[in-house]
Amino acid sequence: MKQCFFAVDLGATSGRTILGSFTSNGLEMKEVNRFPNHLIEVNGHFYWDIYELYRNIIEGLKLASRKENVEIVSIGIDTWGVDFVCVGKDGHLLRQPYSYRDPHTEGAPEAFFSRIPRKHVYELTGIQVMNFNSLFQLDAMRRAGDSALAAAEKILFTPDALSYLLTGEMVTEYTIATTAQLVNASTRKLESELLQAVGLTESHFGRFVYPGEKVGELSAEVQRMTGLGAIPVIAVAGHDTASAVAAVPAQSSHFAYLSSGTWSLMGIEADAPIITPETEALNYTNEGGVEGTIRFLKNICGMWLLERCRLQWGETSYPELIAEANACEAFRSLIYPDDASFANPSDMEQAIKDYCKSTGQPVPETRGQIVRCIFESLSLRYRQVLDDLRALFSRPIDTLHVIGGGSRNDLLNQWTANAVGIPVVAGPSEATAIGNIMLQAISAGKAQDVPSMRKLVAASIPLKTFQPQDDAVWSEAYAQFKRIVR
Ligand code: LFR
Repeated sequence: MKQCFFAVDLGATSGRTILGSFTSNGLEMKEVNRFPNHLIEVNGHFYWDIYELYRNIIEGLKLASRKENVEIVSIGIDTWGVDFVCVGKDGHLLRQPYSYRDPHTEGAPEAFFSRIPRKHVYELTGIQVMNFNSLFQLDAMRRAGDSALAAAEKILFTPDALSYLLTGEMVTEYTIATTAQLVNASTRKLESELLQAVGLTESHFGRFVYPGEKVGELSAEVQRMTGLGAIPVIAVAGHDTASAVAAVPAQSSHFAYLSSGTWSLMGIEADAPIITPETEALNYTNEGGVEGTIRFLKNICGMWLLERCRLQWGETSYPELIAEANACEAFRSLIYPDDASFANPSDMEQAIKDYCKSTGQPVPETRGQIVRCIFESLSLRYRQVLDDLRALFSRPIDTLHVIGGGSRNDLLNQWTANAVGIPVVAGPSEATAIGNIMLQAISAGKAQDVPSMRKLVAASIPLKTFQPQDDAVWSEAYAQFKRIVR
């Protein structure tokens, strides 16, 4: 029997389950099922369908249980961050969870800071201020008299909620709780002052666990549905970005990473939080990583820009769009990817055109021009963030590791290398699932620690290196980018 780890990896636009095992050739990964994830708009609000995600996980487990010669050692779940479900005193979920793209958090940080100063909140948590942080979602719900929150006995973040549906056990996993902005960066525990400010106490959360700890075992009901036994569910790094960063195939500590998916998360791995007036002013975050590390990073609006356009364009393949972009004029128009107008527009293509028009640039007309504008602008924004990282962190940075689905895009990898001026090492594209499996393997005693696993990933997954080119052209483009940023 082949011993396998079952990883559930859920992103904002799609989810997948994967079986991972260790062979003499290193890490072997096999996708079991893949499914879309949608924002569901009802009466002016945006929700996730947590039951549909659960159903797809059950489907994946059923398929895995029917595979010959496969023994599932454990299960781990990672998802996007900040969203949560409320659970009532009878253990039932209290309506579908809000999506972090819901407009109910507009202005929520400012409202919160009128009671507790921004500086104090940042000093406690080290977390970048973004409207959708769970702290502000909870406060917005509290102010609105939200019925689910009012009746909540427990609050469970998405990966913990899904583990609960599988096992009946409630935990609060550390990495997902840090990105919520509810954890004290020094004590690495829930911060009661912040909980109190949103009307909660620690008793509203499940048992606090760190990556690698066991949540529980598949419930009798799930065992019956899937044909599996009492398999343990492990709290991996429940935040997808934490799982992805664990799988960066770095060989030295002189690297930055770019976890490229719906978001582009760009940062470095630090041993301790970096909380200074400068990091606060530039709004950099200190999220909890595996084995005590800190993910010091910045959220950059990533493939969301293109994913949203693609929804409007119908069936288009990435290679087709990339080829169209490559054939267009360079640096015709640029956008600032993190402009608020791109957060959740009803028409992304129009939002990009409007941005170009209002900044006095040629308006992109063709699909290729739009895609080129997105890729060039992202590359230049990466340069800007890398410059910040260098200024905020003393360790040299000589390689940029691009991981996640976006690392399959050779054109963007090359432009990123050109913009940042250091080599880009691309891959693995399934970093998040790999990180998830790594933590399960460590928990099962089948792997030693993250550094040894990183070596194994580097040895078993093919990586591509992109050397910077056309320095003068990209320096000029960067100056152009800085002029248009409004
Ligand atoms: C990436 C990610 C980011 C988080 C964003 C919203 O999938 O988890 O780290 O800031 O989604 O939750």
